[in-house]
Amino acid sequence: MDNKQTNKQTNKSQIQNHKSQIPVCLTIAGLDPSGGAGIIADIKTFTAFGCFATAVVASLTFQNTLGVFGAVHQTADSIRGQTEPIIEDYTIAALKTGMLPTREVIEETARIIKENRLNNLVVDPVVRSTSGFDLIDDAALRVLIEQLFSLAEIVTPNLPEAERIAEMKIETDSDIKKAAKIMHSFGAKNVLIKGGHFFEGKRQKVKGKSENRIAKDFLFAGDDLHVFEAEFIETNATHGTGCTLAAAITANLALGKSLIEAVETAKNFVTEAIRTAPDLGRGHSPINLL
Ligand code: PXL
Repeated sequence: MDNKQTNKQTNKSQIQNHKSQIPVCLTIAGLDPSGGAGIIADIKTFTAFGCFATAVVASLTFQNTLGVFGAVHQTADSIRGQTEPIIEDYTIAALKTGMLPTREVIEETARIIKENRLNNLVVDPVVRSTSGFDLIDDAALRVLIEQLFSLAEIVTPNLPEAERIAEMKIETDSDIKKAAKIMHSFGAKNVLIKGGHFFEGKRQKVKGKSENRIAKDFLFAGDDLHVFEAEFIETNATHGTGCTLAAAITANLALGKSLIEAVETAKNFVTEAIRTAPDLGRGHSPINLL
């Protein structure tokens, strides 16, 4: 055997090893064709963590950094039609759901997850775009809570989403705890509430230097509370942060990390992505997922 052939064989077996080891992640979410949020953010995030990305479109939205101008939603048939060939062929290491706009889409997604016993599900209960466009109606949100929360490893609402789900105002640390309890009672095992403008135990916009401020996320893992703190970066570049955080948690669960490690790694990834955002468009710029 000459050297060339040996090298060739080594390379081939390395590639084969690599192939068998790459975890496959799936996202079932909305497509934001401007690339900031939804499926495109999820695919980039899965890829950034070395996972193989697969994606099912639940809604085709019309948007850019300035706003969401409309959407065409998928049907139960097209959700199943897209998903089945993927899960019959690949082993899905972890998956996330994002914008699931209608009762029909939510129910079919839940059925598929149950039938195929898909594990490591991250549910990002997407309610409204940063620009204020409703991405799900109230009736469908109640179905999402009923059908998907109990299947999830973790549910990742931001403050306005937590308020809509728990049907209460959140102003203080103790409100956050109360909202998490309500979400536990809806079947969510672990709940990550993304704090955003939440400082010194209160929801407030504190004026002054951004270095003095801390962005807090609250993870209620069963009965344990873990608070993740990061520098609060004053910026307009926030488009896709929620999708990216949930996708990064999904990727890290797929890689075999514990939930706490997965959340911590995901949070650091989002903070860096905001810090190095490319300043694209005339509205809320996408963040940097490279
Ligand atoms: O960030 C929420 C979100 C999720 N998914 C899609 C979106 C948005 C916000 O615009 O468009 C497809």
